[in-house]
Amino acid sequence: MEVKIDKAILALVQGDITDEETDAIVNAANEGLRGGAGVDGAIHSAGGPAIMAECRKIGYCPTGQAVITTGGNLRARYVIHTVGPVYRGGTKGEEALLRSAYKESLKLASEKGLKSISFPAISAGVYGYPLAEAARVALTAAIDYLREHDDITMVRFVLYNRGTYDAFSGALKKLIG
Ligand code: AR6
Repeated sequence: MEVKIDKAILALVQGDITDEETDAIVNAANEGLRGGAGVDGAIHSAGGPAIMAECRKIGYCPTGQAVITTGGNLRARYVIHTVGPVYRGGTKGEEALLRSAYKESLKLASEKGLKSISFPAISAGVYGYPLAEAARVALTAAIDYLREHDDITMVRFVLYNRGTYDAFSGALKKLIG
């Protein structure tokens, strides 16, 4: 599914984010940038050790913030590592932190002069964020950013399985009416 937000394209696809050819892909990392399971593990194993070498130098990324490294052996030139919140019932500022993770990633891409970026469903795996809510927050953050900035021309959400794709497409249909 694909929609236009001003001059930019917002696309939802089902697939593996390590295959993406956008300027950057986003990793759902942890604060210690130590690597892990899920999309984090997939990105480090496909991208090779150069990514972890830069993560070690950076050392830390607070929840809701983002840092950037090489894309190593990936097709994407850069990996933007962001840290979504662990979901603890929804009353611990999770929504603002998740929104911030997307916004800070987009800001970093803009600062680097990048035009295209791919996101996974941040916090929607190990970190336990309810899928429909995670989708609404993610899409709202991207749409708001694209309406306020005109440098990024393509935002892709690369959803790993059918259930995640359906949650995002359901949320997008509601948001754009
Ligand atoms: N491409 C796209 N999406 C993927 C891929 C892939 N190759 N693999 C998994 N997903 P998660 P989180 C989806 O758990 O919830 C790690 O250990 C997955 O189906 O990767 O933010 C980190 O080190 C889900 O929809 O990230 C952190 O400690 C989404 O990616 C912690 O997990 C996010 O799931 C972060 O947890």
